[in-house]
Amino acid sequence: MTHDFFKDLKPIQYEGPDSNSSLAFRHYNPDEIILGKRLEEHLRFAVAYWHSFAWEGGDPFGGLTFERPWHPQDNIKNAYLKADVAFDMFSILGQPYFCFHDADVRPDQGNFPDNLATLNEITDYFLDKMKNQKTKLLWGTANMFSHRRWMAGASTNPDPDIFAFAAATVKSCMDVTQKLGGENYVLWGGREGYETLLNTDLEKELDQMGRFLSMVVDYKHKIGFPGMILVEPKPQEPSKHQYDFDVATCIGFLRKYNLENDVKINIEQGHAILAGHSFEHEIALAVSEGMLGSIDMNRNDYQSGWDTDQFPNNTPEVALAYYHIIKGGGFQTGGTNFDAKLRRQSIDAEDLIAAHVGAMDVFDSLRRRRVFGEGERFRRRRTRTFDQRYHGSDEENVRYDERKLVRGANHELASGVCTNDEFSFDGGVEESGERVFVERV
Ligand SMILES: [Mn+2]
Repeated sequence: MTHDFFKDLKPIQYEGPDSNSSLAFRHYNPDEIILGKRLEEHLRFAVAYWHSFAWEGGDPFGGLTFERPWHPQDNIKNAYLKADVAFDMFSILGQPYFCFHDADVRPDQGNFPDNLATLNEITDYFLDKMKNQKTKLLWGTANMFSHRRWMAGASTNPDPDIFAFAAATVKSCMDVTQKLGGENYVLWGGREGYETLLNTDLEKELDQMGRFLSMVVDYKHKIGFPGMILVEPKPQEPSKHQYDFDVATCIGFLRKYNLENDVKINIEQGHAILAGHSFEHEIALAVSEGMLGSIDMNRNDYQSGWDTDQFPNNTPEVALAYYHIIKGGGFQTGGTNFDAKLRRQSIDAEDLIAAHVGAMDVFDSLRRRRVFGEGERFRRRRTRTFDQRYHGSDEENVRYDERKLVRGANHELASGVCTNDEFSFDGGVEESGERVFVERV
């Protein structure tokens, strides 16, 4: 330990399901082999620097509650102290990854050159620490929503100077992500959206966003960044309407601007809930389109309607999320980031550890083979009839399938269930050996 913030807390150990300690793993054993792989390698847990160390406990009704020794966060000395405590926590938890924004790790000095200098300085300090412990960088990102300069967006801002500032900011964050060996770079469209269409040219702003993301991809190739570029959907908050609404919207956007081969998606459970989806819907859709990158495993309260960023504690939801991730081949460069914050009354240092330990323990769900075994059998059974009849892809199979389709259709007609119109794709009715009224064009 480099600081006494966590006092004499020892690294968290796996003690098994009978343990009564909130500072021990009861279910998460990183070395356990499940489906042929160590649990740690399946799950790839990451701690989020911002909620754990930069967030001060404020909400829309009140400010700081945590009173950490690295407050106020407006000078480089406290940024070093914060880094010491963060890496102490990483060694206590033993999780393999962390994630950060530029604004989490350096003080904000209000101008680009000074912010860049302190970002480079503090990430050099990270690099030294990472040589001595196993924690790696899952992804880096830029905070382009907190400072007042971003009030009207970053890449979609109507002021070209802000667009340029955003481009320089992302470049600097990609540079430090690469320096630290980051495995992904994430863009969450904080204020890329609008409050009212009466003052917003939606088409133009989407083109600006597409142009910006193309520049990000070009820069990735220019510097040879081996990681994946990810965008993160969210339907609203802070904007009334965010352009990256959900997974389907992001896929459409990426395809429109020819970015789908270079950019994948980071899916957050809380954002899925805000969009009116379940987490597993968003994951399954991304998997089916080959677009899953990584996940933020933090949930919302279903009654509040806010993005409450709570640690996961719902085993069935987590089990279903992982069912689709594993079925899709598991994470490649992605992982499980806890973009989750304590409740603002949880002011003890130990609470930070206990919250992460509890969240990691929810992944007991991976052990639930019923989800992987019976779930898959149910799914296959439901589509079996269709798969058996209409499996054909060559011309012969298609013709064979059509005859079956026609027989089926005639049967329905005979029973009076369907009308000719409903089955007549091209309006043609033909009498031959068999009645055929579906013709291939
Ligand atoms: Mn969130």
